[in-house]
Amino acid sequence: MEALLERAAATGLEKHPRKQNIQIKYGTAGFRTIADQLDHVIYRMGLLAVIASKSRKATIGVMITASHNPEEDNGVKLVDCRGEMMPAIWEKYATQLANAGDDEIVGVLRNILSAEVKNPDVTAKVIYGKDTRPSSIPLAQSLQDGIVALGGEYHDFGLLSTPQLHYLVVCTNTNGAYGQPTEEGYYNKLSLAFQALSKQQEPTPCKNYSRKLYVDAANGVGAPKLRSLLSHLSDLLDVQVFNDGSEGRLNYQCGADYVKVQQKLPVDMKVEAGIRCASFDGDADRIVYYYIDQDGKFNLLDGDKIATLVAGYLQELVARSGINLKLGLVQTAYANGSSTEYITDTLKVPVACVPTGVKHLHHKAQDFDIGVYFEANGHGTVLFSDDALKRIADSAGENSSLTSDQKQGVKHLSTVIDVINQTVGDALSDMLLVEIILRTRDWSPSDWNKQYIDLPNRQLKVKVKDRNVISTTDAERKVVTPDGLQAAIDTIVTGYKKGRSFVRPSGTEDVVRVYAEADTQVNVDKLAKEVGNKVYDLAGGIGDRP
Ligand code: NG1
Ligand code: ZN
Repeated sequence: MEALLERAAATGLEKHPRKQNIQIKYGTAGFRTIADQLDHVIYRMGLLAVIASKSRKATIGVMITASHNPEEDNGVKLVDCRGEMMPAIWEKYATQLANAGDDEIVGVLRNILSAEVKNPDVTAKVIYGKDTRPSSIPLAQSLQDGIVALGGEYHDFGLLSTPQLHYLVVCTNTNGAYGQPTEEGYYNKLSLAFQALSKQQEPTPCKNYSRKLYVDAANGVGAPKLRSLLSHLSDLLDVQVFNDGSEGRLNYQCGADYVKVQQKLPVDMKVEAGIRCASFDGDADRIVYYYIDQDGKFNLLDGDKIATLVAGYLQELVARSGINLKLGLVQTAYANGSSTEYITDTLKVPVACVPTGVKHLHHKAQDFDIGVYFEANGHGTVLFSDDALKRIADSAGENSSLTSDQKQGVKHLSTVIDVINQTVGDALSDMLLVEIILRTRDWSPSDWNKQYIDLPNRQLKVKVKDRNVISTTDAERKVVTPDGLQAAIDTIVTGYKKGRSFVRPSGTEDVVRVYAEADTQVNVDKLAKEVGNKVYDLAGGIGDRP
């Protein structure tokens, strides 16, 4: 191993040196910054992935993407052997390794090895994929150089959506039990389940649901992947793809983040009233829906609306199947207050609130037999516990004691599981899930929208000298430092009907995020601005005021 460590350091120094003394931190979504600063970081993540694989004695995944960030950015994220984010200690290792001097690499690697790896002779296996950013091509080569330098084996899957990589990691490590570990296997699994559900639910001709769907692919990897998926769906969906990367820039005035935050249509999408539309983000792990109503008004159906749609549907299936399964929903502070009220009072499903970041949601969702989790921005999925899967499979097996309606419920429930990518939020899989539910319910987008009315809301970004001066508690709903900021926010909020606001440092951008909701759009815009200015004053604002 020592010789390999020396070789890793030598290759790093020669081909992927750390050119500038810039500190970088492995955050909620891995490393993410201007692509020009990432070459040595990604080389070193190749090294770390090899060590992680030796530690787990399993295949590790690496994804090169910066998701919804601008095209000039890029990023890298390690996927642990069960498809999840790496535990916090590995985030620390990643940060240490990325910031080490070229001559310090051997020492850092040696420490991680001695802390985490019992048998360094285990063969390391790493699989990886990348998004459509031009910078992803050389960065994938740097990653490969890192894996090879430490003697690891690799499989380059080329262009992938982030959730496809998570799927592939889980399939590889479960010897195919979760699905075939190929991109084709992914499409087959999802599309076969979708087709089976469509057949099982064969509704009387739909009056309100239409197969027609417009998808804005953010000029990202979602466009080719969606087209591949559609080729497996015969004509069950009639999808028109916009922002497919043939002309526009990645995430520029399009994509899920733009549509959610700006609350308007993406560019270059001509939409007639009532047509169901959806936007993916740059690596296709988020999806939001929307439509223009008869009055020409834009209506957003975000992650909260998707979560409530999915939870309501699964709850009905569980009740129908007669299996005693505990269903719960996990949100963050960004969830619209109306959605939380609707879930609690109307659906009567328990809700948990956790800090921002997929790993927190994913983790909490594991507390339930069926855990639905979604961020308001459209990232989410459904987790079925092993015990729930077993009980559903058992019920499907011994059908005799069930009524025919229960049998139907069990059949739908066991099929819907395969439409869902449980490994992580997935725009393609979530799209199929939403479509099947809307079709079953025979709902138009406005039927879906009117289940509850969102409170007007607004998000702002405030630039400050050091965003880490802001610390929070209570799932980020309250500020602890700087002194006086929470009291000031409380005072401001009391002046607004249905007012709510919180602030937190972003984990992916150098900004403080302000969220607000209130009874009207005019009021909420005012509230967000007032709170934003307080942050500017008390937390060291720089540049333009909000
Ligand atoms: P930050 O930048 O920490 O707010 C954003 C999203 C998260 C999550 C991560 C990872 C919002 C408000 N925040 O995090 O939900 O998706 O990016 O991509 O949408
Ligand atoms: Zn993403």
